[in-house]
Amino acid sequence: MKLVYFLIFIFLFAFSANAQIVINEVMYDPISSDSYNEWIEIYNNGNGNVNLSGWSLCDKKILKGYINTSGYLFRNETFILKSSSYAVITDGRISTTGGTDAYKNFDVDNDSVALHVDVNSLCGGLGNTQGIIILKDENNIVKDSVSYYNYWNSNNEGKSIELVNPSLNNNLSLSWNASLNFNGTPGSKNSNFLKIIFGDVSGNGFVSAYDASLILRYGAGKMSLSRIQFLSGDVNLNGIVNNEDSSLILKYVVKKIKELPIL
Ligand SMILES: [Ca+2]
Ligand SMILES: [Ca+2]
Ligand SMILES: [Ca+2]
Ligand SMILES: [Ca+2]
Repeated sequence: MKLVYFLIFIFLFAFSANAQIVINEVMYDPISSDSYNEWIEIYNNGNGNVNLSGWSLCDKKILKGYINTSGYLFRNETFILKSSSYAVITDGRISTTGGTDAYKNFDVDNDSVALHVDVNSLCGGLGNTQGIIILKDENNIVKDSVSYYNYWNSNNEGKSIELVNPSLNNNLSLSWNASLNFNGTPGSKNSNFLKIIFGDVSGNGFVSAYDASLILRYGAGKMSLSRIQFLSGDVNLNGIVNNEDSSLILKYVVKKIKELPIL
């Protein structure tokens, strides 16, 4: 009997180990020319390596390395994005125009994977008011997408928008912040990173029925939630904290579900 439980555990673990690539930071409005200095950081939030060969950004093919504005290709290294690793995607180049100055003007982490698109802009140029970013795999399946707005970083030219935790829903304003410093954190951990224990509304470091009861009190208008309490409590990542979340937390407490957050 114990062996059966063990096998079920391995089975569930294998499923939860699915790789997950997340749009994690966006420099849509750099201080210098937008044409050569926009970039998008992606992060592997899963447990396994992901091969990005054949993937596309806004339906433009993603290629290895980066091309500077003189047309030279650098860091033509790998498509493999390891677990808990970052890649930075920059403008590409068509014939004699385009390329990127991002590696000249930003402190791009050397440990990140360098990638570019096979056109001379990211998603047709990342809008400074709003924009849509779509990442697809080699089978044209959408793996992540973000529809961002400039109020997410208070319309702050030169500061990126950073996802505060890669497990959050990155289509919600509350999940993002302006980078603490100008030029953001391309290829490395976001400056606004928040550690989140999903379900732990009380903030005492573990998840219990008490956390579920706080959500019910919040729903009844008897208490308010801070930002971190709200993000921790929204365990189904739908941007609302309500009795669905409290019942999921209770299921997690009695081990009917294995992992939070859950979609
Ligand atoms: Ca722009
Ligand atoms: Ca970053
Ligand atoms: Ca708690
Ligand atoms: Ca929710």
